[in-house]
Amino acid sequence: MTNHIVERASARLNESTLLEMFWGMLLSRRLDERAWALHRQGKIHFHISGMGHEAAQVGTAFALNRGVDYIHPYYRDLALSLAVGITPTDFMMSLFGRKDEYSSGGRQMPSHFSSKDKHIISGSSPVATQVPQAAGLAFAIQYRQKCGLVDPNDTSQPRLALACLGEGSTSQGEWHEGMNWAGVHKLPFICLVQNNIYAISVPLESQMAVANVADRATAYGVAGVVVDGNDVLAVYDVMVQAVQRAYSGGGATLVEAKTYRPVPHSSDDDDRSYRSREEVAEWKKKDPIMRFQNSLLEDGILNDSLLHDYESRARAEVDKAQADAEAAPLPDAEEVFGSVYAPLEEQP
Ligand SMILES: Cc1ncc(C[n+]2csc(CCOP(=O)(O)OP(=O)(O)O)c2C)c(N)n1
Ligand SMILES: [Mg+2]
Repeated sequence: MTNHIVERASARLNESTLLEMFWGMLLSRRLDERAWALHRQGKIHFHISGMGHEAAQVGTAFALNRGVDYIHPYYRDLALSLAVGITPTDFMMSLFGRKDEYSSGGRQMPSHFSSKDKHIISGSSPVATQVPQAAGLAFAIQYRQKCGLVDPNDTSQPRLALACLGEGSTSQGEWHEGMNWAGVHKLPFICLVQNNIYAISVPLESQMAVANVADRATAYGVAGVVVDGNDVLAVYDVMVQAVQRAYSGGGATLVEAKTYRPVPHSSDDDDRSYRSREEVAEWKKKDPIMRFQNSLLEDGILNDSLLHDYESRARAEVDKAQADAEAAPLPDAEEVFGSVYAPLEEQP
């Protein structure tokens, strides 16, 4: 019998990339914490958090051709969006609903990340609607390549579409339709399900009768993978394979990253009504940032002084983003009648 030793793609990441990944996770967490504080201070009206999901998102982002491949995030994707180029100030401008807010001039809800330049597609609030849209984008990518309009190896062109959502949202019809379409057409598509075992107050076992979302992949004829979503490098490894599959014409992948949200669903939720404090405390021991931090410290890639620098830098960036957003003007009252996605004259 031959033993095939498959090298992990993450083993080839150099120290500066590993630190960049860590920085992305840390900055996202510190911004997120500030958003909660701003809400509790009555300065912003709503926050929905990506805490606990940072490894799943950063591991994914670093496997993509960032800013070129299309991504269709969901509301928890702060770390993913930052890794693709949304700035802390962009995010703060959304929280404060400012006139020059990057995604919609302050009309869209916060955490509806979008950027035409960075190929982040604007989502609507009904969950899972992004899945058939992203599969449609993947179809367009494939079609343009088949017609010879673009070279499939041209790295300046989008070569795949990624859609993200939570496990509860896979109960929606749109998810099944998008996955089926991706399977039938062998699309360059990746679906990342961030499974945090709750859909607001509804636990996983009330949503599905199988152990893993990824078990359904076979039914659509796509590859399915379950990964520890609190391990950034494990996520990166499975995403590198999914990306290669998409780029090489091998079809779609359903990646299920098992994780947890250690905070309430949103600023308007009280999670004490549906889960115990002991359960939350247990999961916090698996915090993806602590985990990565400890492993980088152990490997001598990170040290206490560098960590201190990162913390100071994160604090300074968050402070500046908040100050810039607070100083920025609000939209004029009549702008409430404007469009969310594009000015009327730009719409087809
Ligand atoms: C079609 C639709 N139904 C209900 C809602 C209200 N809602 C918003 S988020 C959410 C929970 C989604 O849970 P999950 O997919 O597991 O994602 P998570 O928030 O846990 O990351 C619900 C029910 C919605 N936005 N859209
Ligand atoms: Mg969930």
